[in-house]
Amino acid sequence: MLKFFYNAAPNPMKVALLLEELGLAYEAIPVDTRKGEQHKPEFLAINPNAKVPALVDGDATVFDSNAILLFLADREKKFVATDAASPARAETLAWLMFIATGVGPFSGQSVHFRHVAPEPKEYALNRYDFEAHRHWRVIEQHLAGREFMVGGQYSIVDMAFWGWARMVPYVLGSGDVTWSKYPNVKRLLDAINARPAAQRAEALKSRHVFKTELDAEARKFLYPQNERLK
Ligand SMILES: N[C@@H](CCC(=O)N[C@@H](CS)C(=O)NCC(=O)O)C(=O)O
Repeated sequence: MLKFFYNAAPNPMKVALLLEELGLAYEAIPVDTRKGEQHKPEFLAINPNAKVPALVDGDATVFDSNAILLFLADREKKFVATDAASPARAETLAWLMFIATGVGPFSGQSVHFRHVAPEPKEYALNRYDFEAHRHWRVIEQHLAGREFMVGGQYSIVDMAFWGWARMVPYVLGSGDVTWSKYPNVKRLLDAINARPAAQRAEALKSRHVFKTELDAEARKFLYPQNERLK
């Protein structure tokens, strides 16, 4: 059976959505990053980058959320254009990489500097807030007049989008005001949220207890760079 190493953060949730959409049997294995489980040798053997998600499929091990989406969709030939030379495959790769290397990292840093970093942080917050908005505007403009991200149908690119789109008010920090700037992002988010698979993916985390406190121990595991400042 597939082994899915996860927590409830945006990148693992994309994969939870695809697993649920595909209806595959999988074992969800919690990795409590606030307790430092991502740094344990047994998990590093699966993902040397010490992050979730990761997937083990027999002898195949895959880490990085969008790589897992592509691996599973190709394996099942569902929710992806499989013809390597097709325009839809080209667009799929472009938007998956854009989300993996732009939307995700800049949204993540926007969260960090908005909600976690100590003062003074004006310069860093301004940079990441600006870049997070810029990336979401690219998605917003792309979705104008399009129902889905790629190829006119629901695909893994929409699932990669969904992981982070759920978090937009937290990422950009202005709640409903944010949504008025991103109506097409909200439209696609609502459409995916209405899918039973999305509701099952959201419910997954209730099967396990994850540490919620961001105490000194959790900060040490999540932000090890701060040890150098001591
Ligand atoms: N590029 C990776 C990023 C994974 C990532 O940053 N995962 C976060 C949760 S969304 C994590 O494991 N954080 C724990 C840590 O940084 O120690 C992916 O897309 O899977």
